[in-house]
Amino acid sequence: MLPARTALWLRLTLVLGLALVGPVTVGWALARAPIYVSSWAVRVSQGYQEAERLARKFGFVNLGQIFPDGQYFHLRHRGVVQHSLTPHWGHRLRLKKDPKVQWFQQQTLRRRVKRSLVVPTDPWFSKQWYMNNQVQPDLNILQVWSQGLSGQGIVVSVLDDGIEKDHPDLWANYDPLASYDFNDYDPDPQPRYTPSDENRHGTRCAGEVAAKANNRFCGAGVAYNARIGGVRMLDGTITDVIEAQSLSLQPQHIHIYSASWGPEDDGRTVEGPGILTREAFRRGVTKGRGGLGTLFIWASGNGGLHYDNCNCDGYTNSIHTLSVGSTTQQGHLPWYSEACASTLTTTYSSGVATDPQIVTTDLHHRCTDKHTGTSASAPLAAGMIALALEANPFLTWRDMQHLVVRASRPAQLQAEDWRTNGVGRQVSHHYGYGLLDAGLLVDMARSWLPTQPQKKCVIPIVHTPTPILPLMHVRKNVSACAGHANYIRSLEHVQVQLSLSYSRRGDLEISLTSPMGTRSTLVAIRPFDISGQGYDNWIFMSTHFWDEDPRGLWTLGLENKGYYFNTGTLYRYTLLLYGTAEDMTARPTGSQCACVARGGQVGGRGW
Ligand SMILES: *[C@@H]1O[C@H](CO)[C@@H](O)[C@H](O)[C@H]1NC(C)=O
Ligand SMILES: [Ca+2]
Ligand SMILES: [Ca+2]
Ligand SMILES: [Ca+2]
Ligand SMILES: [Ca+2]
Repeated sequence: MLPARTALWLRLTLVLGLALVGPVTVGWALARAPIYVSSWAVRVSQGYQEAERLARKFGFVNLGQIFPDGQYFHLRHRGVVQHSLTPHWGHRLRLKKDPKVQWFQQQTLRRRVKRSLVVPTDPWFSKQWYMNNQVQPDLNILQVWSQGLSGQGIVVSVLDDGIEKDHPDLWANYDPLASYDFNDYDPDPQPRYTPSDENRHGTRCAGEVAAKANNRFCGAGVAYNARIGGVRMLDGTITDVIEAQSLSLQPQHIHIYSASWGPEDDGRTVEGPGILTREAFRRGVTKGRGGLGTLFIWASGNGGLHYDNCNCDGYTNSIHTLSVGSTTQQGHLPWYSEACASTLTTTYSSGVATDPQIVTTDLHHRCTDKHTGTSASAPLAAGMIALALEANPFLTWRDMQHLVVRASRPAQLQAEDWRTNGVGRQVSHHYGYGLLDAGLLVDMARSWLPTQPQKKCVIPIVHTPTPILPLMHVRKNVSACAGHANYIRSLEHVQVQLSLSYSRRGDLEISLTSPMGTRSTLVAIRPFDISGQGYDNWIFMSTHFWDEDPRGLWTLGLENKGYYFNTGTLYRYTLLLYGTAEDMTARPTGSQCACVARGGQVGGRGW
């Protein structure tokens, strides 16, 4: 089954790849808001005497001439704030009025990057194709390292089957405070060793985030100076208590949790976190990291072979988790990849046997170049997010999602469903907003204006039983809570909560179309899901409407895509909108989206 399906994917992606060449070669606005500093360049006609007079008159310090010809002078003002988003209007006016001043310019910060890239010397770095500039575009991490960022001061914990804490590439960054063993209830998350090395997964994920660089061993982690912990929780009985405890370990100490697990990827399970785990997420985002919110980075799922849909997984589909999908080195869809509307972004991982895989630490103090699957993608994203957090530690959990939306791009990723949403961003159910770019993420993180508090607008739409027709649309004109404190102008997440019965659940395709015309598939057909249980208050989530204006007509689509005689009843349909009253598309250049619709300069790397 695997080879047949793989071949199909390859054929599909090859055809689609050609079709996508056009829209992929778009320009990206890389402009950022200027930051004014307290110094001016001034050109005066009569040289030094005149510059001195100006300095005395307006309270500047004359730092001397800029060129030896004595026309341009460098003046600094002590009374002006060091960094400001606006020019100093008073000085501007005074200099403008002075007849002896021929020209002047308040100086702005110019961030310059040393052209010489910081390239780790680790022996296996040459095999780390997803970040060593071999592939274009890669995750653009070298550029961030060259700015001096490496995850210093950031704490990441990998929730998995343990971590080999004495591994030569991990011990220096290992953080016991970010670690615990909930399988044996002790502080030591060392993996349990078995002949088949089944508990190597956590150690591999940890190395992707924070393997030490420049130590003549293995490769380098994305955030190679971050502190790394491991929670051993997958090697034993898993309960709601154990999940909740793992996700709320040291929430004031750990900044980022990386998790690559969830309900079975068998294509017929519909399951989410229990009461305690939902509470752990809620506490994490409201109280964790001093109230800025814990960052939960989540793998989208490995159920591609079973046509699974990650919107049937309540962990990855939670608004509180930042879900990460995978693409291969060639930008193809990996065979294990699951599509769904809640995926936000994508990083590289493995593909077919001939595709290169991920290089990382392995059990028994070894190194591997064989790490695979969606669970290899989430830790790469966690590492990139650690770099962004080092650049700006004040980002909230929602700021980070906004930034990831803006720092992801379709690049060369191939899928049949790329669409442009209502604010001009391309989005796909396979990849979310596309391949995450660490350079962009960090650049935008530095100048990000904080997002206003989250608003939630709940709109009950169906509450009396209605028969489900073979093709049915439920339309509702929505004001998005206009006139109330929870009015939403710019969307973030959108949820649809449904209770319905259906003779064969997997045959029912459900979609949601926004007033701006963006159609998002909430669940596609799942041929293996023959359940007659329907959906019991299940919450579907889509990130595809991000920044859209939610006012107007929303359309829920229900379509029987399978067995002709399927029947069902829709009992309840509630639309839940999240976002803010701010018009996010009106933000000044540099902090707004780098949308296709807004054009701008083509980036220097020529994607
Ligand atoms: C939705 O309702 C508003 C206010 O009543 C109205 O102005 C608008 O035209 C309606 N839109 C649609 C698509 O019916
Ligand atoms: Ca232990
Ligand atoms: Ca190393
Ligand atoms: Ca799944
Ligand atoms: Ca999520």
